[in-house]
Amino acid sequence: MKMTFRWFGSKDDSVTLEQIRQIPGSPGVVGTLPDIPAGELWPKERIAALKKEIHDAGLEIEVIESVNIHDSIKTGEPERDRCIDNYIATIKTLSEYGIKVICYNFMPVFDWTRTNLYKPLGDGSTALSYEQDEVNKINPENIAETIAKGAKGYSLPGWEPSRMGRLKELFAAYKNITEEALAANLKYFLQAVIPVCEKYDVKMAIHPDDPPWGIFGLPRIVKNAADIERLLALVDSPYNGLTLCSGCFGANPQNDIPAMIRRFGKRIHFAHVRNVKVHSPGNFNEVSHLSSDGSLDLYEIMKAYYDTGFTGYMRPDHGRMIWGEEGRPGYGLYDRALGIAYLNGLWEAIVKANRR
Ligand code: CS2
Ligand code: MN
Repeated sequence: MKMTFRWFGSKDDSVTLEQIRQIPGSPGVVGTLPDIPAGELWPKERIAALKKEIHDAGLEIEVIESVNIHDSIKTGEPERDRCIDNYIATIKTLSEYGIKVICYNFMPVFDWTRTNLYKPLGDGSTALSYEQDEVNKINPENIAETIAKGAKGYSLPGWEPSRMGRLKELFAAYKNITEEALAANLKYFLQAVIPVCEKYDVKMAIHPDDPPWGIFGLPRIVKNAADIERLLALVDSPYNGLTLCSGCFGANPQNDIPAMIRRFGKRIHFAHVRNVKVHSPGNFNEVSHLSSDGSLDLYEIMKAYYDTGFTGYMRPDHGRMIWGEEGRPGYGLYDRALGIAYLNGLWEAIVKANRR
């Protein structure tokens, strides 16, 4: 297991590389180029500069999260071939700079969605939360206007800015896209990129849909074990793999995370480990990583990774805002650093207990 920490780059992150360097174990960095719109080529100089900056700080980068997928690839429009060519060229360049895993998602229009970014948890901390009733009240096509009016809560750090001004157009494009059609379009994409990944030794790791159920009437195809089974079969290569996000799948209590890790172990290249507190179907909030704070058993999750011989990359995922920190919701320093220390502690104990 190789521990990592997500970083959005010096312009877009409140956390510095110097701070990451001081987290126990000096985790690897999971990087990105957040300003490059989906579908465009990642310039070599930008990748080189990102790697150099991270190296100069005494850290490694072997994982990218994310190289985003253009909507034409998801809807199967003709523009997809140009976008796929750019994706392939980007994979090749990333491999030249030592990147081993690319995390991506295949969610139509919206990346992860929450209804409150600052839910008070009662101890002075805040965390991201989701209430289905609140989502049901939103007219998604008006989200851009809601954001423009300054309404708090619906502009999410995960949402790609380049898509927010085009919501009406995007909803129209997805109107006739069923889950089957979306899966067929994912297959078309994977059939084009996976042979390149095999040649250049870069693994693709799809992130689940967050939350793991359909929202705003849009199709979603990475919600549970049955979906994973289908997507791994689309192209049956170890390079077509998963980011297993425990807190994301865990928002649906029917997803048994340790069982999913044991079942799909060999195809998991990137582990996002975090906890979540599920209150009732469709309603949850994020919590600290500690098992007793949420609905998931993090010991059982780490044990499942150990038992399957997991050698991939792992990171803590969204953290709470604690100790007065201000920053990107879900991506502050303190709670994620506590998360790493906890996950490393569980891992050390499991490794040593199994040596005896
Ligand atoms: C989220 C996502 O759970 C998570 O890690 O923060 O934004 C995730 O990074 C993307 O969906 C991956 O493409
Ligand atoms: Mn995640």
